[in-house]
Amino acid sequence: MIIDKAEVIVTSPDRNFVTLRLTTDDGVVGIGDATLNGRELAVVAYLKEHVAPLLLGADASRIEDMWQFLYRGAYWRRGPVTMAAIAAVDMALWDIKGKAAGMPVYQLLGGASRDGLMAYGHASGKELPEIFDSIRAHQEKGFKSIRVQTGVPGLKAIYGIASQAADTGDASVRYDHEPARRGAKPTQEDWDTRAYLRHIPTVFEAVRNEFGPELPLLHDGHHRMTPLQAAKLATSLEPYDLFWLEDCTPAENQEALRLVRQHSTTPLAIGEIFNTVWDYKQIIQEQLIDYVRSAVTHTGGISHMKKLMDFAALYQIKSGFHGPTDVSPVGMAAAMHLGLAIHNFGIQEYMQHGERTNQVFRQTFTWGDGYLHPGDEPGLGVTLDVDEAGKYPYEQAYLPFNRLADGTVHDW
Ligand code: CS2
Ligand code: MG
Repeated sequence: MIIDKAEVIVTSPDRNFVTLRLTTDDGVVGIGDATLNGRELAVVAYLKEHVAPLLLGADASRIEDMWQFLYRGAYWRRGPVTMAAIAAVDMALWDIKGKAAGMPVYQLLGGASRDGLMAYGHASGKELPEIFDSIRAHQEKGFKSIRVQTGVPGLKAIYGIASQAADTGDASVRYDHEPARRGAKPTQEDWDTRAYLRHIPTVFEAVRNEFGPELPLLHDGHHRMTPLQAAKLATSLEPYDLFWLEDCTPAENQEALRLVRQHSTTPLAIGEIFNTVWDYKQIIQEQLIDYVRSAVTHTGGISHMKKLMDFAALYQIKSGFHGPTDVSPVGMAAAMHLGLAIHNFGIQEYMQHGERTNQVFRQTFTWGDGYLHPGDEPGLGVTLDVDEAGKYPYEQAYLPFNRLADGTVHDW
């Protein structure tokens, strides 16, 4: 099982995706997701210039050794570009190993620990009627857990609001929760934390009054609050019994979560912008979070995420893997295989890709009655249709950024 071909395939059906495709000397193909939203071409260069040439002639069966070689051999540690590149290699090698063994990857990770993966979808709206409609639309799609994002009075454009109705089933209508806007420059959105803090509790009170106390509800703070503001929000949401409050404050300063934890019992999820276990070490050891948010794609792949989740398990912390449209179907499949196997699974984000994307990436996972399952195809269960991918060339796209009323740049 010697790697004799390494291709980096960039395609942009509904949005940009970067895929590493490895082929062995006996014709086995493995693929890995290397998509880093808004910085895709940086990972393409890292893979093409510094990784792919080192893979040729390597033994595809030596996954852990390859991971350590790419991580330690680079000398420079960590970071989203490096860890996305390593993740893609790792996923592709697990895909190859599964195909060679004739087993789905979750079986290689210890087998299933559950029958399916509880998933949550993205409901949103500028105001309550639209939010209620969006929640109902997601319930009709089978979701039993739902994230709620809302507009804020006085703000024109804000993270998390679908810029058009949820998926209409018409492939020509782009399922537009995708935050990255195609164009040569990022778009500017506005922000006002005090207005947001005043408004969010009123939204969840209305949602609970409309949908009852049982429906698991999630909310994403998207890194925009100070620790004290996050503590205020988490406390104000306690009556509405959220499944989690996500990214309530930027957590590079891991001890910032101590302040939030001291004030509130609202469960906390952190980590979609992290990329190694080291980013989590303090917040896990001090039990400052309840859910690990990383995507397999951004955190060194299946091998590293398994180690991270085994460490988190010591502190009764569960998974809540990142699953937006900018994690490709390959990254989603990897998350599902890992989530099925680990004991400390919590919930899986499932934002649902567009029709064009599903034509490029042929998938065998199943979705029904609120649960996902990766399927039992050998490997990851995803095939990249290279010809279909070739129909959609890369288009520059950036995530938005925020400015406050006085013009100060703020976390988006
Ligand atoms: C969001 C993401 O899904 C989420 O929780 O935080 O949609 C995030 O905005 C995008 O992945 C950024 O590329
Ligand atoms: Mg998020």
